[in-house]
Formats: sequence, C-alpha cells, structure tokens
Amino acid sequence: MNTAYLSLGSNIGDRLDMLQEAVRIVMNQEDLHISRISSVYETAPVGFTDQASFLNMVVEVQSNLSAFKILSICLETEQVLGRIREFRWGPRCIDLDILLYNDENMESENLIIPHPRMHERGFVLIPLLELNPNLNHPITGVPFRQYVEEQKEGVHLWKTFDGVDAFVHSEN
Ligand code: X6L
Ligand code: MG
Ligand code: MG
Repeated sequence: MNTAYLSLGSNIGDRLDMLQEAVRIVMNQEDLHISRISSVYETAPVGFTDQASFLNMVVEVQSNLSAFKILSICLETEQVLGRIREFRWGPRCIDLDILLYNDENMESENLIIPHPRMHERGFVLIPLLELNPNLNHPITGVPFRQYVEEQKEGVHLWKTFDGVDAFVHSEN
C-alpha cells in the first residue's frame, strides 16, 4: 500500500462545494481510499496575487495505484469539475496536485514528486503538517515543520470537519 498526499485548492465559484465535489470524485475511485482530510484554510493568493483568495486543504490517500495513475485521477477530476486553464497561476475552480507519494523522489516529463515548490507554500505546508506533523522532505530530509515557520502569513483556518464522511456530507 502506498500513501500519497494531495493538495486541493479553489478560488472560483462555490469554493467549498468544489473541494467537496473533488473529494467525492476521488474517494469513489476504485483502489483508492481517502484516509484523512485536513481542515480547510482560506489563503491569500501567491504567484499571481491579483485574484480572489483560495480555499485550500490536503488529503491523505492510501492506494495501490501508481503515482501516474493518481495523477490521471487528479486531472480527470479537474476536467469533470469544469476547470478551464486561462493562464499560468491564474484563478481556477479546482486544482489537485500530488505533493508526496511515499517518500519517493521521481522526475518525469509530466510528474515531479515531491511537488517541487511545496516547501515554499504555506497553503500546502500548514494543512499537510496538520495531518502529519513529523513528515520530512524526502529529498532534503528537513522536517517540513522547519520550512513552515516563515510561511504562516496569509493562511487562516477556515473550517474543520469531523472526518472525511462529515466533510463530504456537510451541507452549506
Ligand atoms: C515567486 C514566483 C513566488 C512564483 C511565488 C507560488 C507561483 C505559487 C505559483 C511563486 C508561485 C504558485 C494557489 C495559489 C496558485 C493555491 C493559494 C502556485 C500556482 N495556486 N495561492 N496560487 N492557493 N493561496 O492553491 O501555487 S498558482
Ligand atoms: Mg497547484
Ligand atoms: Mg495543479
């Protein structure tokens, strides 16, 4: 069994509903189980800053699937939810990224793991550390909690749910 962590983000439309729909689609895949979800955070946009604030969260996945198959599930989920890519770093109704796949380090044309900039992004690190405070960066070996110190700005706890089922069934 493999453990992966996925980062989810939305800043267009009903942002919470988009996160919920994405989690529902992913958890309905065969041979893949969402074991835990982080709280939802409201986060200031980074990269391209002149856009709406995001809701971000991280989910922990258990699966026998390869990282490539999980990537295709992420991209298909974005398609099903109607993602339109207008420009790099621009607004999106839903984004699903693979952060970690076990402690593996892989670089191929369309997939790099660990996610190359994850240790520079508070909106990724804070929800990830909520799920697993003792994770180390698979390449550098540095605890992620050491990277997060200078990146807490603009990341605010928005809502906590009592488990995966409570999250996907919550009405808003
Ligand atoms: C210098 C240059 C500093 C580029 C930062 C950071 C670029 C993050 C892209 C960067 C740079 C990104 C989200 C977001 C995006 C999200 C929040 C990206 C890709 N996605 N901001 N910005 N949440 N809060 O999910 O992550 S665009
Ligand atoms: Mg992203
Ligand atoms: Mg992405």
